[in-house]
Amino acid sequence: MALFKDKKKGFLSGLFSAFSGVDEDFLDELEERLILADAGVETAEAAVEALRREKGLKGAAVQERLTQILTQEMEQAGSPALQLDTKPAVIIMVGVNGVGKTTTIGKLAMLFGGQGKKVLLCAADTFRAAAAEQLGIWAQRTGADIVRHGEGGDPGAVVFDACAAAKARGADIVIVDTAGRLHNKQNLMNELTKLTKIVGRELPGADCEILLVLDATTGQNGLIQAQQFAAASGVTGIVLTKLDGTAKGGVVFSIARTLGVPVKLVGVGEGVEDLRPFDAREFAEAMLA
Ligand SMILES: Nc1nc2c(ncn2[C@@H]2O[C@H](COP(=O)(O)OP(=O)(O)O)[C@@H](O)[C@H]2O)c(=O)[nH]1
Ligand SMILES: [Mg+2]
Repeated sequence: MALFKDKKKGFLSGLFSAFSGVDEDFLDELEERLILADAGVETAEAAVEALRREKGLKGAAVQERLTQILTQEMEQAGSPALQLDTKPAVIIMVGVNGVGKTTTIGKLAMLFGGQGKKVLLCAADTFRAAAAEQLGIWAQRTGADIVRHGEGGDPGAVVFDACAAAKARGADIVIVDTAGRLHNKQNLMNELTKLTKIVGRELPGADCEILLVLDATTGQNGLIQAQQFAAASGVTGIVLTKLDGTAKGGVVFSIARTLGVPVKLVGVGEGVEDLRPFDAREFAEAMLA
């Protein structure tokens, strides 16, 4: 599993070789490492409490039990599977500037294109001309179609056109890029309500994932901001980017607990292949490896 790149070890690696089994020293070390890795105090305490009940566990059994506990922590927010069963299905990507929305769209276009799906990109970030250009480059690289308007245009109008184009051209997946200026809850909700209404009207019954993109390197700070709108705005999943740039992957736990929305995808680099479906069990194993 290449979640922790460049042979970087998981933040709990080596924990087991230093201790012979579950005792108070082990639990202290575990709690500290989880907190240092941005897992949050609540998760750290919950994991330690669950293990404290199993004193006497030794060796491989400790690792297996801890893997289970951490997996459950991550799974509490729901299934990580993308629900995109209709034709077309829609993904709307939201999040503040610089977190990796457009890059993730490029990676998804590559992934779905590789599965033989017809992908249509929608440049609803009309705030800067450069944003549509960046998306255009991804369309070229991945062979996806793109619908774009001029700078300063109405994002709703671009989404409307993309829906019409998706029907006319038989697209399988429409991926909508949005502006990163939606930094407050009200703006984001207004925009999302508007865009999802248009999708609902133009593509009735279509599956629609609203993915909130978070930068893992911002750790707990990014979370506080995300917490403001995740639950209220109908976000269906989290994309956690730049996991390769931090040794603090523990933020995944905080997301499950504080946002109550499942992590669905993780970004592990700038390259087009550097996107992974999120698998809690695999992630827990990588942390402990
Ligand atoms: N290391 C790393 N960089 C990433 C990842 N995802 C995006 N980036 C970089 O983050 C920067 C901002 O990305 P962009 O997609 O333009 O963000 P946007 O403003 O949300 O659309 C770019 O330099 C990307 O290459 C990732 O998973 N890992
Ligand atoms: Mg962008």
